[in-house]
Amino acid sequence: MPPLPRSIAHLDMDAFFASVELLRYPHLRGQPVVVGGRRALATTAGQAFPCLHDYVGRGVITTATYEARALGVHSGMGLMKAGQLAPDALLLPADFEAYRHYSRLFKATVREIAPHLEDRGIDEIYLDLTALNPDGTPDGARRIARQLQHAVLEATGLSCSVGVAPNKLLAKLCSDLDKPAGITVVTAADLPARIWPLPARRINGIGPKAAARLETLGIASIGELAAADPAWLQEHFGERYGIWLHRAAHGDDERPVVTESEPKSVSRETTFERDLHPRTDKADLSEHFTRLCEQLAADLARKGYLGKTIGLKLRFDNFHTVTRDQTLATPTGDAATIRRAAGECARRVPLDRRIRLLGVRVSGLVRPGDVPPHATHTPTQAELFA
Ligand code: TTP
Ligand code: MG
Ligand code: MG
Repeated sequence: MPPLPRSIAHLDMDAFFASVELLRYPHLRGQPVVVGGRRALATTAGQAFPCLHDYVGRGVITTATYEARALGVHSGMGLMKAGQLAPDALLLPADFEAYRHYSRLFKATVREIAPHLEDRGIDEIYLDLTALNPDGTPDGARRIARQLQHAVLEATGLSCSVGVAPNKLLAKLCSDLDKPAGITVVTAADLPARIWPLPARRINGIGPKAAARLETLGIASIGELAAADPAWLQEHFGERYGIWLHRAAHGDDERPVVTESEPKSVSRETTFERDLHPRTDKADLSEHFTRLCEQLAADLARKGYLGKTIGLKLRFDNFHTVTRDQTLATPTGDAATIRRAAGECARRVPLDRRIRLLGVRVSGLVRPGDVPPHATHTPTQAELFA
């Protein structure tokens, strides 16, 4: 029997920074409000908040309320340009401390209900709801999504939107389809009717450049991308990104939801029964070394990781400990490759004493297929606001 489809959710807060500001200034609800610029502006006489038309400078909008978006302003737009579209919109300075506070609060609230949580930045998370929705029904998914929205609203006063789908790629796309305060659930069967009509740029990993390129090639919708010949896509976008585009359009994404308790590294070490001398016990040492690397490779495979940095640890008979590491060009899970890299590390250590302990570590862990190859890297909000 094929495995049951997963139930993966993406939860994203609605107009996050602006919504946090409205908690402070509830009387501004319903008005066009934008957040941007750190400096306090001079306010027009009698007004508590400056309007966009008063703004002079090079600041940009971090976000806007939905009322302001209706006037055509959006994240990333220059404040002066926004001032032409929405001159009466109120401009509030950003308060990152407050946003971080509410970010922690909503995540802690969600975690109580759905502990299998991946933090994706200041206002969004992925959740693996499979265990909470064992039958995988859309109704079950919708019920949990409503429960999450309700709990977040109770705890923070803020609204969020949730997408639930068989994987992260589709869940992320769905959380954005019915904002604000929306719930969108799709199954694989919904793909042609609900996903394929959408513009290709809705896929997270198809940035403005790739979208423009697709457009010049006559591909506007996700459906058109799905219908394109994968070999032809590879010709135009390179081997790896081409195939990634093809798979993405078919709603194909195996990436797991990675919780925070994920390891930073995987390692194995062994203390010898008797201290081994690098010269006289060379064969013995080499055998231990190889076995350790094989065990480590098996650990990595079991946990589903590859790693880029290979580290070696040696403790001598006088308990002096040294470590060396080497970073490879590409992540590996291969025992022989790990052994070779760790062996090269050993060559950088003066080996003139007996060895008591030998350890090998792999860090810089990635999940195979975790990032769309060659896709332009869009910084996550976590990176922007770290
Ligand atoms: P988003 O989730 O992209 O946007 P949002 O929460 O404001 O609105 P939506 O309802 O569409 O989700 O980003 C979260 C926060 O990150 C946003 O409130 C402000 C900040 N941000 C920036 O500072 N600059 C940007 O360009 C973007 C996109 C977001
Ligand atoms: Mg958001
Ligand atoms: Mg977001």
